[in-house]
Amino acid sequence: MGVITPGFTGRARGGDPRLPPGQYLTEDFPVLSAGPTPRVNLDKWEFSVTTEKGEKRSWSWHEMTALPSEKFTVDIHCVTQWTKLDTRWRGVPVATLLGDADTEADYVMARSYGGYTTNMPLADLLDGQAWVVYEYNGKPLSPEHGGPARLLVPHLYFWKSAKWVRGLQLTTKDEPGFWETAGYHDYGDPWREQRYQGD
Ligand SMILES: Nc1nc2c(c(=O)[nH]1)N[C@H]1C(S)=C(S)[C@@H](COP(=O)(O)O)O[C@H]1N2
Ligand SMILES: [Mo]
Repeated sequence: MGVITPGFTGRARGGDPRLPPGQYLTEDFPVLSAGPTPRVNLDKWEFSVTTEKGEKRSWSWHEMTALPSEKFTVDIHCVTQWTKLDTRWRGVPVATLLGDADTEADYVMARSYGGYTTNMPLADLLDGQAWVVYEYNGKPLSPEHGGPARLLVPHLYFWKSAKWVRGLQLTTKDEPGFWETAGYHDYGDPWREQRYQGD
């Protein structure tokens, strides 16, 4: 029986419940890059985690792709208002990479080949919420979408998913990255529509 609870309006009434406020659905996969696409030779590629004390752990391409990986399907939400449902990826959970790091840090700055940066709380990268991905739709991640590997943090706006990621720097103090410095929200929760500072 379709009983309507008085006062319940729901979110996006009549729309897709998987669509956050102010977003529209797209079938394509737009490319958004603030600069040129860096080309990184896999022989030279390296990913590192650096703690606030400067201790560094790094992985070569061979080592990264030899780690246990997960295949998963998630929705992604760009601050320019497109949402793409059911995107399929494969990658290494960030928790695996942080595993034995000796840290008291609460924040992370993701750093990319090409110089892009983006910040987030460390807790948002744990518990199955974030991956370093290297396959999209069953194929190697293309350079324009961040290949060889990108960070994927699908519960935050897509600018937090650093393409061409080369490392995570753990910090005790929250510092703004590229878009956050330019006025975008420090945290960027699409469900709370945290697009810009002050939202
Ligand atoms: N290194 C890097 N990562 C980046 C960006 C960028 O310009 N450089 N743009 C961000 C933004 S604003 C978005 S919406 C997504 C776009 O990813 P896509 O091009 O695969 O759609 O990447 C994010 N990660
Ligand atoms: Mo974006």
